[in-house]
Amino acid sequence: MAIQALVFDVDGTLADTERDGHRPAFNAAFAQAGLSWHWHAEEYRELLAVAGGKERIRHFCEQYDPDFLARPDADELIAALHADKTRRYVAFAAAGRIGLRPGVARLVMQARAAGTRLAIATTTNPENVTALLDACFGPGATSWFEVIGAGDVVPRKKPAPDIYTWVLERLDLGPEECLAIEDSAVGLRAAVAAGLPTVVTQNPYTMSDDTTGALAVLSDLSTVTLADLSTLHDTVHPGSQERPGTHAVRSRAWTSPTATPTSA
Ligand code: XBP
Ligand code: MG
Repeated sequence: MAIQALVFDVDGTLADTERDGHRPAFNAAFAQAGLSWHWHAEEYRELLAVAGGKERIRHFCEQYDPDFLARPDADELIAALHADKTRRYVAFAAAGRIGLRPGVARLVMQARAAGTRLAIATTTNPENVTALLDACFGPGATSWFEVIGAGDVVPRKKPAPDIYTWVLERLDLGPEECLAIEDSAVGLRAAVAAGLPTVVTQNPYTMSDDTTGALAVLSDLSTVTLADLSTLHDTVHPGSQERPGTHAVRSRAWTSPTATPTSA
C-alpha cells in the first residue's frame, strides 16, 4: 500500500528544538521570574519523559519544589512561565537559532513533489510550530502541512495516541495509509498506539530510548528517500492480526546504510 501521508513529529524530529530552543527558553523564563531553577542538559533529558511544557514544569515542581505547587496561584504562575517560555522560543526560531535536522528538508520536498500528503502531530504549542516552519522553510510553509495537530487540542498528550488519532480523523485516512516519523519513546508509543507504522530518528536526547515497535531506527534522515520509506512501509501487512509498528523489517526492504531495523 502506498503511503498517503507522512505524519511528522516536531521536537527532536524536524529539528533539535529541545537542545536549541525549548531548554534555553525554559531556563530564560525561570531566570526572568526570579526562580533558582535551571534545567541542565542531563536533567532535561529525564524531564523529557513528561511531554508538554506546562506538564513538565509541574512534574519538576512535584519532584524538586513542592512548595511552589502549594502556592494558591501555582496554576497561574505555571501558565505565565510557559507563556514567557513560548515567546522566547518563538523569538529563537525567528532569529534562525534552530535549524532542520539532516534530510528533513529534502524529504519534505520529495513528498510535496510526489503528492504525498503532509501532516504534523506534536505536543508543542501551535505558535512554536508556525515559527519553526516559517523560519526553516520560509513564510507560509505551514500550508504545506494539511493537518497540524499541536499542543492542547487534545487533553491527553503523548504517549497517549490522541494527537495522532486527531490528525488521522482530519486527514480522513487510516493509520495503515500513513507513516509517522518520531524521535522519542514517548512519541513512538503514541504513534504505535494509534496504529501508525513509525520510523524513529534518534537524537542525543533520545539515543537511549526504548524503540520497541519502530519499523526502523535511524540516526537521521540524511540518506533516506521517500522511495526508501515507501519500501519500508510496504513491509507492513494491513489487515493482519499483527499491529502495525511491530512488524519485522525485512532486510530487502531497507537499503540505507544508516538504517538499523529493530528486528531482522
Ligand atoms: C515535545 C514536547 C514539548 C516540548 C515543549 O513535543 O513534549 O512539550 O518539549 O513544548 P513533540 P511546549 O516531540 O511531540 O513535538 O512547551 O510548547 O509544550
Ligand atoms: Mg519529539
